Formats: sequence, C-alpha cells, structure tokens
Amino acid sequence: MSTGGVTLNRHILEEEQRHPEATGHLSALLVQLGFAAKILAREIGRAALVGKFGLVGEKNPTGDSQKKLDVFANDTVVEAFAQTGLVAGIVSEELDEVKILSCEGKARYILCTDPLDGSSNTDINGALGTIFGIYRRGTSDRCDVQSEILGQDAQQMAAGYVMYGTSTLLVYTCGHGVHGFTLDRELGEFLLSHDNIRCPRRGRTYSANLARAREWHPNLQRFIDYLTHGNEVTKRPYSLRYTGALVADLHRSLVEGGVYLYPADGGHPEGKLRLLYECAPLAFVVEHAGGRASTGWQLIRDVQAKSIHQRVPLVIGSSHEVALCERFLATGQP
Ligand code: AHM
Ligand code: MG
Repeated sequence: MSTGGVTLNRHILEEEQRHPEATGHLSALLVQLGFAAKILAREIGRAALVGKFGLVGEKNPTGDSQKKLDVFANDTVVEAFAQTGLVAGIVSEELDEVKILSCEGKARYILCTDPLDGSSNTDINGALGTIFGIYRRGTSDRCDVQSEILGQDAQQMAAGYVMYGTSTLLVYTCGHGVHGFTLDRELGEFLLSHDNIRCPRRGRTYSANLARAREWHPNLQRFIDYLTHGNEVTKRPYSLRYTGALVADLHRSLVEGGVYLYPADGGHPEGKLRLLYECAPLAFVVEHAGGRASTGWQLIRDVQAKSIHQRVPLVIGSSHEVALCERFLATGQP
C-alpha cells in the first residue's frame, strides 16, 4: 500500500486547499496530533527502560486504574493542543471534567480524546492507541464547552486514531476519505501508507470479550453462535481476534473487514466504551470508509451524549456484520 513520500503534513495541507474558505486552523490541529503521536510512539517504545510501566495508584474519572503511560499520554496530548490557542476545551478519558484551555475568539474547536486506548496492554508490549475527535464549536461567544459538546451545537469535523503496534500508524479523516500514515522513525515523519482506506463490506473475523457473553442479551449470544457455526456459502465460521485494544481490533476490521463489539453486560449495564472519545470518533472514521457503527439498536452518530463520560454499547466494522448484529438483536435471527 506504500504511496511513496507524501508526508502527513503535506497531505493535511492538500486537504485544506480543497476548501477555499478554510482558515488553516483544523490543519494546525491535525499537525499537532501528529506531533503528539511521535512523542507517544517514542515514549511507549522505551517505557520499560525509563520507569513508565505500572500504575500511578489512582483511578481515572471513569473508575479505571490509571497507568503511568495514561497520565503521560494525557499530558502530551493536552500540551500539544493547548499550545495552538485554537482549542476551547478538551474532553479526555483521563480528566474528570472538561479542561478549558481558551475562550478567545480563535479557539473554535473542542477535542475529545482517549489519549491511551488499551491501557491493559501497556506492560506486556501489546498494541495501544490514541483516539481523537475534533469538533467545531457553534457560533455562540459564551464559553460553555460542556454544554456545546453535549448539545447539538458542536459539529464533528475530523477524527482518527493512532495505533502503536509493530509500527506506529496514524489514521485520520476530515470527511473526504480515510487515510493512514506510517511513522518512519529515522525520518521522524508520518508517510502516507494507506491511501483512501475502504472498509470491506464483510469480513471473516469478530472481536469481543467472550468472558462476558453469558451476561449479554440472549440475541447477541445467538449472533455469536451464528458467526461461529460453519457454513461454506456464508464463509462461516468467523475467527476470533481480540487484542484488548479497541484501536487495534477496529483497525483490523477497517482494513480487512469484520466486526468488533462491546455490548452491555453485568459489569457494564450501559456498555464499557465511552461515547464522546472512543465510539463517536471511530464511528466517524468507519462510516467515512464505508463501514457502520451502532449501539446494536441505534447508529452511534445519532446518540445524543448526556454526560461527557457517557458509556454506550458498541458494534462497529463492516456494514454487513454490523447490520447482521442489529437484525439479531431485533429478531434473534439473521
Ligand atoms: P481503556 O480506554 O481504559 O483502555 O478501555 C477501553 C478498552 C478497549 O480498548 C478494549 O477493547 C476494551 O477496553 C477491553 O476491555 P476488556 O478487558 O473488558 O475486554
Ligand atoms: Mg479506550
């Protein structure tokens, strides 16, 4: 998939030139995201050597134990965006409340981020991610970022993720195709490696924490039974692939097809994943690549957030499998 020599920054600028009315501010934010990703890739790569493994001994606002890398990732992303003066506030998995950065005129954006997705993988050299959604604020001069992000005012303009795996890959969309860039560590540049990613209509894999399957809605258990039941015509059984990092599992489904699900269960009656900074940004990416993202009952993009750390069930990936899951939930049948 190599497309030779197109840097992330050049790609962002070329995207901007498609919009004569563009101010360059969104581009500046995407460039900063790339910068934060390079710092995180470096620090994740050497975390074992510089004392960045393990817990800090506190829980984050949504009750998960905070890792040292969680805190570092959050500080890095916040710092990178704060410098721009273009962001009014940040909603982060690692911050209790919206972090207000600036209420000045040019701070027209809101960032929603999970700075380090897949935290349970930090100490075992597993895949990790950063998820981001960038929203443009409404026209009001009143600086109430929380109300804007929870209301209808803010509009999602860009989203993406960084995957720290065997290589570091940054995937983003501004609504005109989904593009992936691999970090060339020697050059210190993200280079276009996955141009215009399209999510296959159907796949051969599913990703879910099956330890919780007995607690799922019975129709979801039927869905899994169906996927794992052999049938040559419909290319079943599907293989299970689950890394413990949403970004990594979603990336597989985006590129090769398949479905990821984290439904409601006994321990997570509303689902585990967070709407604003996990589900909505990834839904934006997947839909712009031709895939589908839903709670199983409703499209993710139609869910109205009620609180900044709100959780929702998530079914995301190839349109065929996500729609199939929705049908199973509704009827118990394919
Ligand atoms: P995190 O953002 O705290 O890492 O939590 C989100 C992660 C997802 O990346 C992953 O798919 C899921 O939680 C794993 O949860 P579980 O261990 O319950 O399977
Ligand atoms: Mg996460």
